Amino acid sequence: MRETGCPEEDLFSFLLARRQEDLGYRNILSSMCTPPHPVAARAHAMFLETNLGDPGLFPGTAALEDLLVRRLGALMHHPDAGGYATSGGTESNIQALRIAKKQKPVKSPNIVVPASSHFSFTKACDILSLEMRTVPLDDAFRMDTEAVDCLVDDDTVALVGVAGTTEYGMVDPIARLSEIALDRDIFLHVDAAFGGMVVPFLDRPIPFDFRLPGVSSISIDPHKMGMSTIPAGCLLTRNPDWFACLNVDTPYLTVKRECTLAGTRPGASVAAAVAVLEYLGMDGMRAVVAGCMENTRRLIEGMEALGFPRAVSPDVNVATFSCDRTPPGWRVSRTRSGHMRTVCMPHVTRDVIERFLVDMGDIDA
Ligand code: 0PR
Repeated sequence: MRETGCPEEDLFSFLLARRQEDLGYRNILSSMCTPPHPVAARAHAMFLETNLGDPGLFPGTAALEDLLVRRLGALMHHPDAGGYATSGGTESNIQALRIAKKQKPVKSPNIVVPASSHFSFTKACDILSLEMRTVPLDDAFRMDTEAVDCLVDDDTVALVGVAGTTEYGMVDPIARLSEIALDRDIFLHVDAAFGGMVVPFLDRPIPFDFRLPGVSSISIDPHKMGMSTIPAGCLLTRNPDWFACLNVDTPYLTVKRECTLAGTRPGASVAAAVAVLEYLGMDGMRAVVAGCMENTRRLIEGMEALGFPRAVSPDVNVATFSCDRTPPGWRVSRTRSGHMRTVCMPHVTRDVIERFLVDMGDIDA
């Protein structure tokens, strides 16, 4: 640290210079985050110093966390789901697997995940000493459920399906996974970190949530399509009592036990997440999602007209292409199999898509 502090103006011109090195979302088609909705930013500022790690000091903020869980539970067709606000999909996935592992004490626990699962499962398996068994995908990049049965055994503590895969935007056949989970009495975790705030608002929603009786838990992230501030995730469980197995004693806090992974936890991004849900309502979210899906279709149509075929027709607003070039000034990403990957987030407006297509068309010119 400096021996003596620096003047505020100098400090902020230094910070501004660093901030200006950031890309801004204007030409970013590779991100599952988006600038927060204005009501999220306003709510975040109001709750800046709140700490959900000691909820007795912030009962109002804690009530907002309960409201978030109730709202997202209802969206997932289970208003009485258990849950808490996590830092995002990674923490939700780790915590879901902790619960699953504790529910089934076996000698060499394993989990069965689709090859498309997010890398947070690799971290979770490392932390929890779980063997990760990977199920191949079908031609449409969805988990091939035919292959699940021979990978599941007595030591399988959890089966995982993804609703809205990170790379291709596909929803796994969760209804089939639910049947397998019930048949074989296995905990089924659905990673809907991305798709959880998309699929319920589609014209034709694909079943993936607690309406399927085998689904045990769901990850859903307000800081992705929920347009909240970062960090805002949520882990939901069918039975609220399941969190008890994670409790540790916290004798000197205002609550005497806690089941969360983090200790100190932001209330600001939770208030922001609630703000967006309340402000937009179902109608508002349907409109946002309809716009993103329409832009996804337009991008696919435009890219195909330029001679770059889609890798697959996505279930959510992720579009992937056989195309190894990137127009200058744009950010796209690449999947593990080398497809160009784009995410049509709310900041990727029709106008952005049209500019991107013009620049794509100019590449060879
Ligand atoms: N599950 C799924 C299906 C995800 O897509 C992600 C993240 C996670 C879990 C983990 O969530 P957290 O990152 O909140 O812990 N998906 C994005 C990805 O890995 C995250 C992201 C967002 C990365 C914006 C880059 C970026 O610019 O691509």
